[in-house]
Amino acid sequence: MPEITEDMDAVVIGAGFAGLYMLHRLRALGLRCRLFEAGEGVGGAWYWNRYPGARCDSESYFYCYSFSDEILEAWTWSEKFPGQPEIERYLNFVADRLDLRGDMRFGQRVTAARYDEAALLWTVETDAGAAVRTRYLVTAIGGLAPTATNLPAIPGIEDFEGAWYHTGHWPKAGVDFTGKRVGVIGTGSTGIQAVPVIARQAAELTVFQRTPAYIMPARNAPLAADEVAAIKADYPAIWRKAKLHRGGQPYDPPAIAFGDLDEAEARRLQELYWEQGGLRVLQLFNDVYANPASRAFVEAFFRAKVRAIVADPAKAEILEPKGYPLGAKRVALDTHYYETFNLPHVHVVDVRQTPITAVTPGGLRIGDTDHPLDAIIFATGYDAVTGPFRAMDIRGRGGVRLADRLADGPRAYLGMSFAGFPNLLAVSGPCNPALSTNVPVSIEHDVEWIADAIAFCEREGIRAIEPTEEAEEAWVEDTQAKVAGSIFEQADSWQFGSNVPGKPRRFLLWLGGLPAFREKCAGVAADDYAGFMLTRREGKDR
Ligand code: N01
Repeated sequence: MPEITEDMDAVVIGAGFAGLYMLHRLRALGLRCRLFEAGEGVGGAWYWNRYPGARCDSESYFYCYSFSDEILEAWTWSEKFPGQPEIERYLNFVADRLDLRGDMRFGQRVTAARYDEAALLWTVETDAGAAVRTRYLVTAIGGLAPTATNLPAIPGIEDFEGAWYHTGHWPKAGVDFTGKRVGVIGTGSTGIQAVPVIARQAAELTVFQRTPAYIMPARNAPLAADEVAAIKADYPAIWRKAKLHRGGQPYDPPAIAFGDLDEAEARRLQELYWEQGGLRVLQLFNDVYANPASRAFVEAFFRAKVRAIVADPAKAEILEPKGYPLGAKRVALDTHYYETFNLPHVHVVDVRQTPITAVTPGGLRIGDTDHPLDAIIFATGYDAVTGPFRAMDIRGRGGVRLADRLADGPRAYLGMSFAGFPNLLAVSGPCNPALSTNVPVSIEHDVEWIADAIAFCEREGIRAIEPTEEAEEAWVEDTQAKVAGSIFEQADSWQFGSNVPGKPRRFLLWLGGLPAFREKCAGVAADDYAGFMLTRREGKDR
């Protein structure tokens, strides 16, 4: 056992949206807290994802905390869709406002945590030699984390003579691609944001695309002073609406179905929404995912847009979304992605028919063709949700490893707690809705629920709270039941874990929607934490 360096009441892992607010709430309970963060600053996903073009595709006015009127009033977003630097500045601003830094330790990655059943305490270890004893351990590590990037096992990478990068831990100093021949692998939300920006520098840019995404224009713009004032005045109503929306967004659900409009009117509205930008074009019909005719109409619109924008028919043919239904993978927002392929130095290569065979010292080999490159960018996503947990050596009762528990697929009760791991609580853990929603709204829910659970334990003299195997299993089954028959089943995606070779195809997110999740979690708390075993001083009370 390592020598204990500190005794705490609560340890939080991660300094992103989740970790900052969790630390704030735990301190408000009077607990002695320590937060560890691997990065050198706050930001979490928004610290690591500083690749060119990194931007949020939720609107800034609701991609933020709602819990503090003071912060809502004091902070002003400059753009409709905030870029990574602005979100990182915002989180730094929040950390300062809440005076959190004194309890935070940066540049320390949590590598292991062991539960001592006799003492009912965790020992949390970092790669900098800290070993902190604590009653509560709260993970705020996110589901798409730098510890669990998806780097395809393409042979030859170690012999590549150029430079290579994964978008999920981009160099802080930035990368200058001027005069370089650059290859981008991956055309999910990330690759789509990065390509137009890198194309402005690179001498040649080749995009290696396996699956063409459905993409709609963000039409990002600065926020005018009067828009900001109107938003700030309307915040109480905005948050009320967001909390009632299944995706945590302050939008009204679409009211009309496909057959309610004649075709000419439907087309007119689609054109209007496309020009307005953002998600609206997906929200014309309320039956777009459930009604094949509705979906086919919208899919055809997306394809026609690609053909209208991309001048070269051969490139357009590759870029047109096809092979899976709209909505089965995340739809992306872009800024001039398709237009970028009209530049003579930007190319697209279909690697579905002929996959990437090797990285050579001088570039990438696709079938028999060599593509010379000075830099390769992997925009290939993540071993999502379970990956970040499996990257740490967390051992619960009986020395059971959480990594082993999660090897066959996602497991957690309410997406926030694990059978066999007392007092280990997870903000946005496996089987949680967060990554299918506007994430900060989900995070606030989880943080508040966890803080309340810990307050309950403190108040009632409960030393350990842990879900039963039965409660966890029922939640796991419900998670899989919720996705059954949905559009998600019709494609491979990170949400299913099927983007990572060898990972079990099990849905990672709870799809019941935020209002139902809120209700479920509130019901459990009101029922004295039904589904949890509560341990008082000696032995189990139930
Ligand atoms: O990752 P992805 P991402 N050979 O897994 C391809 C969030 N996000 O980083 O589809 C060739 O979606 C892969 O191809 P395929 C958001 O939740 C949020 O883009 O598997 N290609 C795919 O094209 C998002 O969903 C924001 O066939 C390979 C790409 O790499 C999540 O992050 C902004 C390959 C990976 O796409 C992940 O997005 C950006 C191989 N061997 C991201 N392996 C916000 O706005 C993989 N690919 C908040």
